[in-house]
Amino acid sequence: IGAVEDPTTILRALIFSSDLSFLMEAHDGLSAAIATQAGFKGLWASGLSISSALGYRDANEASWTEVVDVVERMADASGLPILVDGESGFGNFNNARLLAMKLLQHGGAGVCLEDKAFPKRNSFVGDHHPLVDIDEFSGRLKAIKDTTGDDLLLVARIEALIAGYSLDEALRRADAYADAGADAILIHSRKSDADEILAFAKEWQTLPIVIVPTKYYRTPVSAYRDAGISTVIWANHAMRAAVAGMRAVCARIAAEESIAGVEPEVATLDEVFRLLGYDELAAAEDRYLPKH
Ligand code: SPV
Ligand code: MG
Repeated sequence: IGAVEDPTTILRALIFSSDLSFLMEAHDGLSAAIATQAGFKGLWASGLSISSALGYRDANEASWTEVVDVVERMADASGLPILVDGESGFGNFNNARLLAMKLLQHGGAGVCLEDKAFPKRNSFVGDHHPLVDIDEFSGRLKAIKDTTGDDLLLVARIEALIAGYSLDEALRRADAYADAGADAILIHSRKSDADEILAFAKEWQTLPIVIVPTKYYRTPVSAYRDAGISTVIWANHAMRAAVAGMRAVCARIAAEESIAGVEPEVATLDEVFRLLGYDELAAAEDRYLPKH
């Protein structure tokens, strides 16, 4: 808890810095606090991870207001700038600009909008990823810029390579989205190597480039530094770690009918209290509660 220094300015500095920056996925206040403690300077509010944590599929099942609520908890618990997965904007230009305004009001530092139709589905699920046409999507970007201006960073995400289109189509979209006012471009790929991402970065240097190497995870980050890429998003690993950790602990407690065995495997309660600032509450109680 404490005053947060203009998160958008910090996120902008990260994305425009000459060195490679990293955004860590978080999906609730707890994961946001843990990423902060690990030393990350910015967070990715992943639609996939937030959906999963809420028990939804990553197919626009979570409402935009539910996402805004989660982002607000993440902002409070971390104090870090958050780039929010704005999906495809939850509708047309009007829904997109409303989302952007509400994210700005509730602690978001930036929004990332992808050029797909509503409802979208996760880029790694199935092969059918219809894109919206360039003009329609550019209108969504312009509407956000006209609404939130420089107060909210705007990242335009290109799904052309995910949808099976050529590098040329991705480049055409990048030019259009830059003209529409995007601050940065996220180029996504589902390939297991980074070739098409690196080819894009070689051809296109108009704005900072953000990538999500979930599927091409073997590529060392030095390749991205060499290619002049701005920012890497580690997009879902806190959520997947939680799944693996919770599954193992639940299975063991069920099998052993005891919590004794897992005690050394789980975080101590003191760790949880430290993470979420219980010391600040104790100090405030000392200051504000009447003394008897
Ligand atoms: C997310 O984290 O929700 C993303 C990235 O949009 S991906 O899952 O790779 O599409
Ligand atoms: Mg997403």
